[in-house]
Amino acid sequence: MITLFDLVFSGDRRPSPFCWRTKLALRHKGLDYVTEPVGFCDKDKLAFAGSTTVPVIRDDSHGGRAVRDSWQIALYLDEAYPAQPLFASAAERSFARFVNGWADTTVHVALFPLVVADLHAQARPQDQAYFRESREKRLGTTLESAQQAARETRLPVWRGTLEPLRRQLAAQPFLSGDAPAYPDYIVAGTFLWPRTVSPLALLEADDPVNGWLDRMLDLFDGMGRKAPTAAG
Ligand SMILES: N[C@@H](CCC(=O)N[C@@H](CS)C(=O)NCC(=O)O)C(=O)O
Repeated sequence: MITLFDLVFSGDRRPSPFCWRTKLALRHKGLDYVTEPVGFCDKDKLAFAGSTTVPVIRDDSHGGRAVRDSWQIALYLDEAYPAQPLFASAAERSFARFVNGWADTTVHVALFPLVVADLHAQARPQDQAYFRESREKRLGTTLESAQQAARETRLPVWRGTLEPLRRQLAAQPFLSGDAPAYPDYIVAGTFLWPRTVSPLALLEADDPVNGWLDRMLDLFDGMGRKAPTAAG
């Protein structure tokens, strides 16, 4: 059995985009797993893996092997469990690594300030001070000012970062082709992150990304759609 150490907010919300990548990858491969909720102030639970971030997995079927970082976990899952590969070729793995870098360095950077105060509001009470201090240091201002400023001027910038996805979706139903694969899970994680904490409409109603997101939320018995949202 695999244990996934998964970021938890209040009301058992699970916002981490990186943990969503792993959850979708585990379901893609048909692997059973349980989650161990980890709040920002529960880092001692990750010490066994030498990590200060989630996701981390512990694989008890492989001697309790610990793997940290969502990308490393994806590689490990294909190595340890070759059936239903996340990456059927070196080219697929290479494309996925590009999408991983695009999401982390461009898409998330534009999205984060738009929902940062909402994230804080939904963090567990015991984690809020840590979240505020660490994120305000990163943003150089208060969470509330960063979010307000971003919503006034940066929504089009965030939507613009999705243009490569729209171009793919003009040609095919999923980022990865006719069927979803790890690149889709990466970007689905990006959307599940704000979905759990914020009522903000991130996309315009006629954005073709909406149709793709609906398909992603339906996957694996609607696991993304069923997850607790900002509304409850
Ligand atoms: N590159 C890492 C990023 C992981 C990461 O930043 N996770 C966040 C949660 S979304 C975290 O654990 N943060 C801990 C903290 O801010 O103290 C991955 O892909 O797993």
